[in-house]
Amino acid sequence: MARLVEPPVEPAEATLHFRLGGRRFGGLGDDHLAAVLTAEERAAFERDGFLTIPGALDSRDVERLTEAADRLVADERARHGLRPADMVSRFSVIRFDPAFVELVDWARTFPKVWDILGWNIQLYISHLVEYPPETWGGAQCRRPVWHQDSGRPVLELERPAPRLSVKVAYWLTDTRIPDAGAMEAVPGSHHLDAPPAEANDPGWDGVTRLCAAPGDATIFDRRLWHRHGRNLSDTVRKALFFGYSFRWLRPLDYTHAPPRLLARCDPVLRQLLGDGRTEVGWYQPQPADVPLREWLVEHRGEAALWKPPSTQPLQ
Ligand SMILES: O=C(O)CCC(=O)C(=O)O
Repeated sequence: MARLVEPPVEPAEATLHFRLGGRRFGGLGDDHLAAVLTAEERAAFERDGFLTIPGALDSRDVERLTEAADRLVADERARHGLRPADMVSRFSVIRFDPAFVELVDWARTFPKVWDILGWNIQLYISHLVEYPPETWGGAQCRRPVWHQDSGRPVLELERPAPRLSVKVAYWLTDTRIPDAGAMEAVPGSHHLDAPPAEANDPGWDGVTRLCAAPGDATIFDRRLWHRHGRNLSDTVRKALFFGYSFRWLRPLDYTHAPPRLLARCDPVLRQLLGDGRTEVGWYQPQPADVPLREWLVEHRGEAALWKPPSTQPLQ
């Protein structure tokens, strides 16, 4: 007999690829409060468009995340017929391993994100990039190209372009080794509409290589002109990029976070994974939509909340 009501179908993009077991995720605490953005960090971020956080991950974190990354990369290689020499770029990694979910509200980085973008935010991308040595002769997903982040907004926004989002890069391998794939950036270029003409000149000193130890993190403004560096070393470069944006933007790597995952997350993490409680709440957040705001008021006080650029009343 035909079913009168079809069972709800989980959208493909909401599939969870790991067992939840008894796990629960999320929870802000004192470690977060200890890592809020300092005045010096804010000044550096505003000036350069990026900020490096040494030791954002300790060696056990790096080990756990590297194992998770290696498992996911092996699956991706098998699924897409990629050779070890080929670059792997995988979005939406939070659906593939609990270790990645734990990074979303990471104590040593996330407080800096809320101090840069405020409380009306979400994760919009969780991205793994494995970049083997070019000498292995693999197909690179893309040649190093100077770019700003986010796709169409880069083209469609009127100028001057607003910040909209930031990314936190977690470096899992050592990019202090020369030419080991350290990301390159033009400090201060987040106010430019095009990369400086000299940026492709190898002799120009306006490019910074974000040389990082395993476990370091870099927060960068989406408008920063950046590109992945060449990897001419004999080591595979591994990095994770977690992007946060205002909640009124659509996420880039999911339409719905897996409902089974959301059910195991605390309210703030649910907010960060794109959940909302009211229909109007992406544009006009109600208290239930943005538990991060309530947590910050409770633990830091109303006066410490991020100040939006405008103070005009909302209608
Ligand atoms: O892989 C890199 O170093 C750069 C990544 C990047 O360009 C990005 O996440 O937008």
